[in-house]
Amino acid sequence: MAIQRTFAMIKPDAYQNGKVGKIISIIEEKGYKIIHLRLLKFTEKSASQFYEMHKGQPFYEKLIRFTTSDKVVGMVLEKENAIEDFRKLMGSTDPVKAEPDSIRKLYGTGLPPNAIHGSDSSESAKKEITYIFGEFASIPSVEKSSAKEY
Ligand code: 3AN
Repeated sequence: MAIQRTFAMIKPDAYQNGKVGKIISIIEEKGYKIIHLRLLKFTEKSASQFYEMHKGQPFYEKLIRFTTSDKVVGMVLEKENAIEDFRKLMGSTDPVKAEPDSIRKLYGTGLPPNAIHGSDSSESAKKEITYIFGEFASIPSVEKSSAKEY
């Protein structure tokens, strides 16, 4: 299986509830390498750009209000099969239905406040990483790799 990068985001509910450290511990224990990390606050404009695919959904307005309600922690994570594995680690969208020991089961408090976001495909990962970090979407080749790129 190939090494991949995914975009992960600790959402405002988990930030407010003081679960950032606990969630990052799980992520590291599961073997993900944190390539980049940033604390940021979405504006209405940036949240609606980030979630543009959900425009028109009945929960869209609530999702934007929630996403802009406090800070989030954005991360670029790297691991073998990172995108699919991270979706499993997050658990189902609804924390009530999420699998035991998944991040959403442990720390999600409802919908939309389900603690964590993770890219659902390599296209989304590339788009989301580029949107939040401007770069870091692709894995540098061995020759090109340098401290500067991180
Ligand atoms: P996931 O994050 O599991 O890929 P999506 O992409 O369907 O789920 O939804 C994006 C976000 O929108 C979810 N993480 C959640 O915060 C919110 N959301 C999804 N479904 C609902 C719903 N039925 N009611 C309220 N919020 C929702």
